[in-house]
Amino acid sequence: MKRQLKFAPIAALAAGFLLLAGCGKRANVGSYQGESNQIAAVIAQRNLTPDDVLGAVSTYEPSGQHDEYVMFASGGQSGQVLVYGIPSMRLLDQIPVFTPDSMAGWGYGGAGNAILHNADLAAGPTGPAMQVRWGDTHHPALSQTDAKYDGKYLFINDKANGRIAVINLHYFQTTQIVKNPIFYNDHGGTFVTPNTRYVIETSQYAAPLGNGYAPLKDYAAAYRGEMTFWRFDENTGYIDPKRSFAIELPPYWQDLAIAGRLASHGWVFCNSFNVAMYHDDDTNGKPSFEAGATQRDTDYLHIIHLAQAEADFKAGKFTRINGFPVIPLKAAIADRILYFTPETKSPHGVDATPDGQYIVVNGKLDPHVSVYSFKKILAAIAAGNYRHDQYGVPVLPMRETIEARVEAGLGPLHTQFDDKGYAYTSLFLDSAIAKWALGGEYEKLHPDVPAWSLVQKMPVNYNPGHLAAPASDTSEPLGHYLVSLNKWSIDRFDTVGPLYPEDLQLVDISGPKMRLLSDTPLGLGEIHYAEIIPYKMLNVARVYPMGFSPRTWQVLKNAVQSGQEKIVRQGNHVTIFMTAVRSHYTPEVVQLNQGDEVTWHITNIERTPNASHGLAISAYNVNLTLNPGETETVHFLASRAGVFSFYCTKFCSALHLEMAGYLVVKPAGAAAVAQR
Ligand code: CUK
Ligand code: CUA
Repeated sequence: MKRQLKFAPIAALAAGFLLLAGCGKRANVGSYQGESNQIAAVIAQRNLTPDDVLGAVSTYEPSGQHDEYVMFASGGQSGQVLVYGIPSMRLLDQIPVFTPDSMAGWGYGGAGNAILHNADLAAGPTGPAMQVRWGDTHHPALSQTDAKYDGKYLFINDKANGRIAVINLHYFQTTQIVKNPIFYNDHGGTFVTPNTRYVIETSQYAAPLGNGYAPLKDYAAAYRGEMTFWRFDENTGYIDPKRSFAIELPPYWQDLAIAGRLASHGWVFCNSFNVAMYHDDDTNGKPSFEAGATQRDTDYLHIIHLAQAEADFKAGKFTRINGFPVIPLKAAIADRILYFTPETKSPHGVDATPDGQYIVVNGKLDPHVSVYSFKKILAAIAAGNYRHDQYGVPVLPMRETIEARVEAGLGPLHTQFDDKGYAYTSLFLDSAIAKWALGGEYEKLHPDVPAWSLVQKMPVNYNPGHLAAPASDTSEPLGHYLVSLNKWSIDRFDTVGPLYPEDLQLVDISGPKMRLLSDTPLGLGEIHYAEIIPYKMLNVARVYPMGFSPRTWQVLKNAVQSGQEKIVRQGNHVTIFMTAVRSHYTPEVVQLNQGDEVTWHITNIERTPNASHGLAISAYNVNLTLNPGETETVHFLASRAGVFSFYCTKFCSALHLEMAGYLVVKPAGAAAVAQR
């Protein structure tokens, strides 16, 4: 075991620490003379190895010191986005997206309700409307300008319910959720094109397009996959569904996708599995999907010419399904929008090198990562030496499209890139990360290391899914750190019941060898993918402009201001105009009659950063969080009579407990409340 340390290394460590400390801006050698023995004692007492100490001092952020990077991570089944500081791996924020969140007051009466409602299932010919109040977030994508992060927006998909959300990174707030009109689930999303013109969302489990019914026996004829291109409008900050469209795909189960950049700008790549189109109605004892879907030797890498698809869409070459434009499969083939090339069966992630020249397919069941050359793909298309799949899609021969196969290890899932010409692939089955050298132009960056060769394998704990490295999904990756998003934690932390946390392991990739720095448990949800950006590339607001509404995303001219508070009754409709400021509401007493229709406006009129207030109303399921400048509006029916408190849920000042009021609802039949 590694936990054996003799005295000599401790002393050396402490001495080294002392020397190191001498270089720091916060201290000099002299200031550590007294502490070096103490440091050595702590190291000995806690049984730390030199690697442990190095990891600790590399990641520790002294009180008040900020992290260099932030990581936006999917929150998996939580339906949210998690924000971490790197290298400290401190959890900084949970941005509510698909799931109500009580700290942010999201989904309990305010703006979140309207945004969540917009993405519910609408009533239609196949069934009634359905509220959906959770999500399974997988792939966050930061907005890009010229294939580089611009720090403005973040997108995230909901695999379970086929939805896409837009988060504005000036306020770290979800502004929009769109429901895919033709599909119930997704997985290959979100990925953005190099100027965030489109946000890509791809279906996963084939089904009839348009959410209709077809029996499983009609699978090949009636079931389909699709890729949706949501048009993002940079001027408004919203997805414009009217300028969005989809492409019909064969009923293979499409998996991860990636937009080309630079060399492959205008193209999109997508993996698939179950090209066997295995399906069974469970009546004849056929094998499970896990056996049936993997019976072919190869699946197909989808190669999609987005630029041509967009031209077809603009030329009106589409049909409408549920009103949404869809380029039919036949048209996609005829207009040379869609090609396939074989990939070893059941791959998982597909990633593009920073220059867009190589498409890396991670084998999952194959110990190799397969590297396709975009140049070769174009040549194969031009050569026309292809056969067709059963739907007529051209299949480019693999020998013409592949550049290299790198034996990485067991269970390659996802690949990230650094700034030195190396790639990092997670090995789910090996519980390891493989570092390997890129070829082509990248060889210049590491002349002594052969192209397409394995450089190092480092164990992680355990079963990594995605990896995340700063700006890996752009033309200018930054290297420095890699986070391994591990699915299993087994023995890494104190057991906290049968549901185990994930383990996020931070790895230093700045040197020739990967070095493990820290472990961080996550018990809020399962992170799938994450993207990391230098904090200085963000432009984050500290307060809202006065009267800002997160519902309309505008400053409301009629937001309640100080001195204009009132309660107005018109018949049985009561409108409350309220302000909140340390440490009181105005007005503090609201008197209603049972059965009144209530519209409750409230503005936090603070200008001081951090001076947030809450508004919780007992028994009425209202819970708002009002940040400085924010205005919200809640509607409800005063259906329950009684005396209810409302109070501020944020300990905002010494007199926070006094920041409260009464909502008095007189029972129907009693004398009505006089107009105020
Ligand atoms: S997926 Cu989860 S580990 Cu949704 Cu990108 Cu691979
Ligand atoms: Cu406002 Cu407590």
